[in-house]
Amino acid sequence: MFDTLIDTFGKLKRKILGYGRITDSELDAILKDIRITLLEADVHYKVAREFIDRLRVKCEGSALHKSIKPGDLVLKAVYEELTELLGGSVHRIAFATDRVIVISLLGLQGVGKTTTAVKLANVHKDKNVLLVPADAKRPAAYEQLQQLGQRIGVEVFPLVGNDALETVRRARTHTESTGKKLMIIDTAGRLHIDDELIHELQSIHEIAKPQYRLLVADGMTGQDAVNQASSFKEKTGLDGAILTKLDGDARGGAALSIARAAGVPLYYVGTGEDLSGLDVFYPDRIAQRILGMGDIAGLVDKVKAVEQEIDQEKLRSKMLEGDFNFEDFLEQMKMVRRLGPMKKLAAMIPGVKEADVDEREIKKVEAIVYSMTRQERLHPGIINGSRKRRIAAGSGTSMQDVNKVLKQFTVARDMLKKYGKSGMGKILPGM
Ligand SMILES: Nc1nc2c(ncn2[C@@H]2O[C@H](COP(=O)(O)OP(=O)(O)OP(=O)(O)O)[C@@H](O)[C@H]2O)c(=O)[nH]1
Ligand SMILES: [Mg+2]
Repeated sequence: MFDTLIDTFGKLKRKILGYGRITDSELDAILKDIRITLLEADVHYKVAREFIDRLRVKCEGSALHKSIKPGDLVLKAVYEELTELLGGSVHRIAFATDRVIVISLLGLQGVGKTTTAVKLANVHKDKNVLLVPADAKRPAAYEQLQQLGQRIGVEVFPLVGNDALETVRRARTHTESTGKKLMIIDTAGRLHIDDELIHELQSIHEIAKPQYRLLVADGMTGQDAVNQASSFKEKTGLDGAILTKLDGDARGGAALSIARAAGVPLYYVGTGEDLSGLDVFYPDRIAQRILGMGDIAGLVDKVKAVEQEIDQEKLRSKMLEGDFNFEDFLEQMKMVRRLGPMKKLAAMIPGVKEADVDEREIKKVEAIVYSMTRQERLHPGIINGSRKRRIAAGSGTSMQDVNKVLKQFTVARDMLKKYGKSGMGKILPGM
């Protein structure tokens, strides 16, 4: 899947990482290469242009830092934008234990609706699923579904008197009465989106009330698939899409454009004629695959670490200015908590024993700070008697506890300021 994209982006990536520094002209060249790559992959030109515009803003706005290479930053930006382009976060069917979820698969002729219906049923067999034939047009359609259903051991509702609507109506009642939790409707395809097809789909949806109207489109057809998504969305309503045949030599344009160009998120992709060839579409994983998995994961971690370092530096200078407040304190606590349990951390400081650290005491301080309003955290000076009473009640502590925290905070802040001014701030490790 996406072999061509992986290949071209691979070359591009090596070029980007090779730059020692990236000035405006290098960035222009990189963005131009990316644009060409996207267009060659049959991405809609408007989508490609928007992608480049967003990427440019992101690259120009990213904070440069001595310990990170500019190429790394650009590549990380490409990864994030690519993930967004592919739909951002993953879209999955939300099942329920107390009601039937209905999925209606629609799309043009031969795109893979029937195959996909069976693949979906196979993945979600545990939902006690029913497959429903709503294709009364093509004589062999019902038999096809029946045979495939039999292969995976899933019940296929019988076609009622060559009447798709009646079949769907009865199937709906059948799912309710047999405690099934998933019903998948396989609708008929047409060569074109015509009024008759739209009307039929609308009627089916009125009867079955599907929570998921999913377009099935052939991924090999590139922009045609995107256009189909736009048309169906307008005429029948759509909740998502499934692109099939991405195992072939599809250039990837449809997968890259459909979410943004048609506003239709991708739920699954079909990756083979075999009934196991269906993958949940994970935008971030696909972006990682396109850009080279190993590189991206490491890179994202590295940049995050540097960003934290920048935050720390800001915090340090605030402290030394005597400008430290309880909001900063919470921020600092969060950062420290990410590193591990407080006891273990404190024990790393020479002279402090693990047993000396009272985790409950720290929790108490946090509870007090969380009970303050944002204004109070930013300007501790405003905390008067009645505010203290409220904070104590809110955090389940006493006035005495609140006073103690405020006092300790003021002493610490003033000390930091004093020593900071005389240059001793530098000896405080990690603060
Ligand atoms: N390679 C590949 N072939 C697929 C995939 N999905 C479906 N096909 C093939 O595409 C052809 C058409 O699939 P169907 O499931 O019958 O398509 P349909 O949309 O139900 O067709 P109509 O009901 O006639 O509109 C079959 O030969 C499938 O095996 C896929 O993900 N990859
Ligand atoms: Mg079919």
